[in-house]
Amino acid sequence: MKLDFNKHPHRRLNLLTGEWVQVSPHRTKRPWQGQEEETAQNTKPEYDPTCYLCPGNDRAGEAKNPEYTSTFSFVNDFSALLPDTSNEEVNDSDLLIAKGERGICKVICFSPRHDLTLAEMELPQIEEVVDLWVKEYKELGEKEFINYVQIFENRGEVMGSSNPHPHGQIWAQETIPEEPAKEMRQFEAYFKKHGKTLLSDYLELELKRKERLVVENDHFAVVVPFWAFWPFETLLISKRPFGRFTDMTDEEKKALADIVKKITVKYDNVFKVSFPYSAGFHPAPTDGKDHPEWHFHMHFYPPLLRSATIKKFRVGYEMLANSQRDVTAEFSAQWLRDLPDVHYKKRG
Ligand code: H2U
Ligand code: ZN
Repeated sequence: MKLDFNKHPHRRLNLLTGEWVQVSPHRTKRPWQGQEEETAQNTKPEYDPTCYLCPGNDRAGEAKNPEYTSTFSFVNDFSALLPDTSNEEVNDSDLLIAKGERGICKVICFSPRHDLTLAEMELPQIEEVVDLWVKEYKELGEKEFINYVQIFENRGEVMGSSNPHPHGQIWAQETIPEEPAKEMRQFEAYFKKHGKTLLSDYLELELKRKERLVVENDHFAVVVPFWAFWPFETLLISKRPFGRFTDMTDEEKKALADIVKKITVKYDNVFKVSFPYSAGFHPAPTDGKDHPEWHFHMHFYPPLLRSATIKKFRVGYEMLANSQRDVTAEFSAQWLRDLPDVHYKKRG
């Protein structure tokens, strides 16, 4: 029997991790409609005197925020990683293995406005966020003991975000953490075999086939990757193969702001709610090596499934056996692609 992606249960290989995902497209025969629930509309104030991140306010610790008017970053008051700590390696009988880890955690506020999100911010303001990402990547990455700079955002209460004020985090550390480390192994193997970055060949295919393409501009494209796990997972890929934030031209930085706006607007339009997600960049490590294999990209992992209130849980089979999804990547891509490019709040 010939494998039909739209009918037959199958497994797809995640090229970035080397892990397989189980796809069960036949299950979508059960009712699966994106209901648009009337969830509470935005009633957040532009300034919240009780918010830890608003300009001029006291934070949870001793610090007080300046009256910032654009972006603002600071060392996390409750940092998970610390710069001045042991980096000793421990091996007790080959059974108890550990290593001290040095690092720095920061919080970055995207805007002084408490009520906005990346999707609702204007392009020039998102460009300032991009500039801050570049600056932090450079400054943190230049430190001798920092070999990876993980920039990310947890959006929305479902993702465990502690505060609605538009913000992200940076965890910069000594070791290349597990997710980018898996990618590095895959990138290296592909580059060795083909002499090109894995994602330049993959993107070329996606731009030709178009079935998983969501949105693009001159320098970036967003696809639902063939191996997506989360229902609305996307992968943002640079068209030019480069690895570092600091490799971007001014034009590419502007294009990055533009594509981030485009995809986040689409997300908000799915259920006409501020779409929750965890998203983050995978730039090249800052370990002083060249990394010609590395290809700059960003992941969006939204948890929502069928409606603004139904979340996909990674439980049961997925915890014990394998990642699994029902709708195909192609189905989700078309859904996202067909949504308007204008934010629902601006459409009246
Ligand atoms: P999340 O919303 O993604 O959880 O991030 C908020 C971070 O902000 C969190 O890591 C930090 C928390 O430690 N924070 C401060 O550093 N100072 C504060 O006054 C409040 C929150
Ligand atoms: Zn990645």
